[in-house]
Amino acid sequence: NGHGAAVIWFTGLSGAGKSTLANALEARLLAMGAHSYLLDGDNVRHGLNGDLGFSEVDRRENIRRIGEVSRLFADAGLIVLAAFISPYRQDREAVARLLPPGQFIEIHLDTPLSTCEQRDPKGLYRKARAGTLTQFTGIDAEYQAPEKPALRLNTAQMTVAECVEALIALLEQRAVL
Ligand code: GGZ
Repeated sequence: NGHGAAVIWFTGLSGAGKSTLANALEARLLAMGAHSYLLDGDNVRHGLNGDLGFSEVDRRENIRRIGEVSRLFADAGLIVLAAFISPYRQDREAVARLLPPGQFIEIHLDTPLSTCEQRDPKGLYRKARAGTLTQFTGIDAEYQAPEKPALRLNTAQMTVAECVEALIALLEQRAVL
């Protein structure tokens, strides 16, 4: 349908805006007639990856499986929007290697931890600070920021609409749209 396959990979802390932005981009792509599919915790962590938790081993397996699913959808010609913390650089790089050159487009949601913590939509940061939730990314589990993402977006400084425009421009530049 007049567009190329790609995997738009959103990485960043909980509360950084990955799902919000991926959903907004999905709506915009739909309006343009581009075929996309959004993968996020809501449709993956309950089903396919319902057996996985948040240890390092489980997160790595989470991302590995999501990478394989993304590869299948991209192979079907879709624009995949994947929104996961995906804290380990090595795992994101492994996903990129599964795909044809240029199809993996890494977007770093580079919103400061302080902003994510203020948003705290599910109260998880509060629980992590209180010690009732452990291995929480940014608090007592690490996040490895991408060194050379295709785009870095700070949702503390940009609106969702501005971020979507930046993403559309990037996809046009990369000949996805
Ligand atoms: C981080 C956690 C944790 C821990 C539950 N650490 O903001 P949310 O709630 O809706 O999104 C977060 C989601 C992270 O799942 P991912 O599959 O994206 O993580 S990873 O890529 O690291 O495998 C958060 C919730 O799950 N959550 N416990 N300990 N986020």
